[in-house]
Amino acid sequence: MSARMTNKTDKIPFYVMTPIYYVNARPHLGHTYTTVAADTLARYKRMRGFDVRFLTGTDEHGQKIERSANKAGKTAQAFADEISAEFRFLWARMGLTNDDYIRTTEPRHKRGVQRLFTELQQRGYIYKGTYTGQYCVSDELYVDAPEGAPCPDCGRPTERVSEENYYFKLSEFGDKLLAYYEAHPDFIRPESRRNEVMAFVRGGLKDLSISRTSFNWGIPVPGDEKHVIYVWMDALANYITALGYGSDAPEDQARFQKYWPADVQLLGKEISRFHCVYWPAFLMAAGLPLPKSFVVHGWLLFEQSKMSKSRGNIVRAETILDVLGADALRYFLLREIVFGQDGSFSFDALVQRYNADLANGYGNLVSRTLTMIGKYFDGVVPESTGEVETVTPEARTAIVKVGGLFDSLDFSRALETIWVFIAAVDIYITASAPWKQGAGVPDKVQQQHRGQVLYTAAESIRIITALVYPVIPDAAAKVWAQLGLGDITQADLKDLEWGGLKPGTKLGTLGPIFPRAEKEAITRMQEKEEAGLAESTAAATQVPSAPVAAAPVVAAAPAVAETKTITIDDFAKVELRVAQIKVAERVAGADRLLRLEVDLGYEQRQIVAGIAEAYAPESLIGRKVVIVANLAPRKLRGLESNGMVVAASLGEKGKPVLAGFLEDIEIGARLK
Ligand code: ME8
Repeated sequence: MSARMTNKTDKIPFYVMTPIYYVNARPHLGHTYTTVAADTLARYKRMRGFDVRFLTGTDEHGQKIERSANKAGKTAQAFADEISAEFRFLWARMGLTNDDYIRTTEPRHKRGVQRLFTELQQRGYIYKGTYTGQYCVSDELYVDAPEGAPCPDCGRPTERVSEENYYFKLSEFGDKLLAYYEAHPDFIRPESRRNEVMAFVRGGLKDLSISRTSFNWGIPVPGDEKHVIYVWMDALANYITALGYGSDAPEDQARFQKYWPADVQLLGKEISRFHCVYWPAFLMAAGLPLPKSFVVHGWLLFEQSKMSKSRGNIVRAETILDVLGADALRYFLLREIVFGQDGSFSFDALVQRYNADLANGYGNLVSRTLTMIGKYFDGVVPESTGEVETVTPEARTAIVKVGGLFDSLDFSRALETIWVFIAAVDIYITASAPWKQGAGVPDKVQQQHRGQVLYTAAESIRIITALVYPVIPDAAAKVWAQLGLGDITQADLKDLEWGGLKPGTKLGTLGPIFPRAEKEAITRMQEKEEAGLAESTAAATQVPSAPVAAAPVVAAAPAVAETKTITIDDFAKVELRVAQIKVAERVAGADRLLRLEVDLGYEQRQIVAGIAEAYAPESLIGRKVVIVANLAPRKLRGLESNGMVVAASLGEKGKPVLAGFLEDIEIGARLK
């Protein structure tokens, strides 16, 4: 048993997950939306003392992925490896706190899916038959429609298939499902989705084909390997295989027992039928408990329609991370869109919210309060002479209300409530004008007044910061440290109460939290997005573009001898890291340049390096090199280069020789 499990035995388990995303294309904001919501809930539950397990991952089998891989000229596995890594890198870059990341091509998953299939077979829920009808490859869905008809779900053309298949007796579960929905009104939320699902089931359920024979990119049916298991059965099982279902190892069984049934399964509305009908039916048939709830959210719209790769109207999280940071994106997604309903994304709205709520709202409250404590109290939290009736009750209300709203995943109202409190504190500070010296008021009385105002403001900030921590964790961590409270990840935020901030606390180092965004931020994001889109349209499987490393760093000895010395702090500014070359190719029209894609472990990036005359591109694949990772991006021959490869420079011509290590070294390692 792991240390984590031993330490947490007294805590209540809480299991939350996102859908696992298809690897037919790189992640976009729609995927980020669900994953950020799950991360926020996971953080909130951890803060409340739960033993949280948060799962996400990628759905890698099926005809759709096989075709995308063929189109890209890659094997399905290589293709899935690349795109899955993109999702994983993005979540790591955003600091998401998933405890596990499942890929359906992993052996642990295959084992579990085959166990589930066998279980259903042994229990008499599977039989062999022939399916002749239409199939929608895009939705991986058997469609009840005449030949030539489009898919009733997505409108794309369907294909005629006639195959010997294994069938699951879904028709036996209609009444059982309806009885279950009736008895558990919170099983599917919101109610509108519950009603849709119930109407679908009332319309009658037909047996479901659960294997395919016309291609083989999938998990074979145990004992009949020419069949692969239907991709949705394969994918849905991830929620249990990730816990260890199908394994006989005691630690896997213990994990499964501990976290299953899941507490919250998050998903977008287009896949509610698979999750709320097929998945519970499979579980019922296998004799397993059903998840406690499905929370179905709406769509993120961009330019009036659902953001999706096939429509080509996507925005990438990376664009926003580069310009405004992860917290701005998280805040926007959860504040602007009522969870459950559709909502629109636009760069204008993003920047407007950022400036109004984060820069001018929360950020400004923190900076004005802490600056005044610096000025009037030498950076030490003052004593208060008592509670303030326009602020303290507001704080207590916010603590109670916000908790309930997070629990019901009503993120937008939770944030709205916190911002009402921020506004009340702002009004209080302005009305109390601690910066004014009242005529004839003795200094001591004046200081007492200031003390009360600034204590009240600082304590409010402490509470606000603890409340917003699940949504904007990076900013909250900074503010917590500025308040002199240390590392927020170590703080106990379970029972917030007014008065927790101790007078006499020395503030930490102050600094900006959310600098105001200029209008130009919008153009920058739009330009980045256009550049990114052009690239991904050309090759959906390319890793994200990153800057280029320019010509190699020259380590010529005489030059070093003549250089003035630098301090260790100067050197520390240079972020040297080990990276592995994944892609290397010549740059058309530039004899010296190679375009590289390198893996840093936590991200992939593009570097343009002047080493083409010394190294054949194919000789570099897999090689570990040292790069300057924090060099400002620059363009070389129209390609963005994000970093620089370090090399010695030999002879008059400066022939580059790449720096490397004799030992095998982990990628991402920093040189210092
Ligand atoms: O359906 N708005 O994968 P997928 C909101 N592999 N959410 C969005 C969105 C948008 N515009 N676009 C995507 C699959 N999402 C299957 C799931 S689970 C066993 C298998 C989010 O890559 C949302 O959560 O098409 C949606 O349900 C999911 O991504 C679909 O991702």
